[in-house]
Amino acid sequence: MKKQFLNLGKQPIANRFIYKDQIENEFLFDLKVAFDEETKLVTQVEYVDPPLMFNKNYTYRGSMSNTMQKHFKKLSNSLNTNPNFKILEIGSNDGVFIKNWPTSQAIAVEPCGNFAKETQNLGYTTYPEFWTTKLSDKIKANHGHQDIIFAANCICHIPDLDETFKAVESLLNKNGVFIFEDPSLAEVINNTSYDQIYDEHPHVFSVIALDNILKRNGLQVVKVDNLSVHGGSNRIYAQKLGTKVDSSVEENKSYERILGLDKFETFERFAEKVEQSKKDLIRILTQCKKENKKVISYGATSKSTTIFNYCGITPELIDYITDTTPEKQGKLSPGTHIPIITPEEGFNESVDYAYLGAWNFIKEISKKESKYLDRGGKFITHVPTVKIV
Ligand code: JHZ
Repeated sequence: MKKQFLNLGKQPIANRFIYKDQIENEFLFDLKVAFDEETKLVTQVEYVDPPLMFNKNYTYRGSMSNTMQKHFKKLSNSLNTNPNFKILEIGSNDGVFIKNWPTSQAIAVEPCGNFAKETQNLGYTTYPEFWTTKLSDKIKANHGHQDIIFAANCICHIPDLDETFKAVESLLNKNGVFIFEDPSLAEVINNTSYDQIYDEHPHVFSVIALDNILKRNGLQVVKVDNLSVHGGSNRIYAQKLGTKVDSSVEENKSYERILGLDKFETFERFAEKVEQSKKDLIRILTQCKKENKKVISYGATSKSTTIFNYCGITPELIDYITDTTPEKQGKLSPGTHIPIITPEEGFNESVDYAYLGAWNFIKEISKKESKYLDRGGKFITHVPTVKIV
């Protein structure tokens, strides 16, 4: 049974950056978050229909940061040890992971038509569809069982996890491995990073919950890597039931039990911290404006859509957002309609404070913007607590 613990209010589609004339018809939904007593899954009360989010107009490009380019290259090099391995990627986006593999070895699945075309153009067989048991059967008939099924920041986007895992189990070789990365619930709780919750993230995973749901679908968690990317993620290795389990699984589960991720009360306390974080962020931004400082936002992220809409942050508090993604530039942020411009145009001498929408890339950004910091420019973040850095 799902028990609600957090209400993040009316929210738009997090990655649907819009033009002025689209404001009137903007889609809004109630973003409410719950804990499922049976599986221990943190999940939304009601899910947004996937085609509303993932379609030919999707704007998020995984390859927009050097950190992620390097991250996927390193992982591919470590996995690609046997040239006969067959690998399939679910949610291949703009090819940031798959491009590290030969086209003869790898298959892509990507429901966003614009990005499916990109991996097709790179030479990869690409299925422009959502991940379902029907698609998995079709791929099995066309290409046979797979040795590795990979997904990065994709599985937590899919409402029906039972269907997803059944589809993986039936396509995986007997000794095959399903590897997937998603934000870690432990990190979200530790950092009050409630902005990891938006329409595209119907669930935030603990290892405990994942193992429960995988097990009822013929799979189990066999190893966990804790990663620093995207504000703290877990890389889960799952195999068919009966396979040897690495000690990292129990280590992660017992840490999660210490944090109370298997108990509803933990999330009630988290909701109180979220409320406080909102108050603190509004206070800091209002103070900057009172002092006539210029405040912008760095990175038009999905995460900042949750923050801006939950906290009611409009162009009155943040003048504009800079972002390197061509598909976002010249548009308005979803819901609170802050203009997005190029960094060349907007990240200049006039900026006093930049709220880090892309706080997860703070290291990469601080290195890149060292001149800004040297001349006294400051960043504002809410992670792990609201502060000026
Ligand atoms: P970033 C997306 O979330 C959506 P978002 C998705 N649901 C998901 O799960 C995660 O990614 C993984 C820009 N940028 O990665 C590029 C700069 O402008 O935090 C991006 O638009 N300058 C699939 O949207 C944004 O910031 C820079 O120097 O929250 C970062 O988005 C850098 C490094 C980034 O994901």
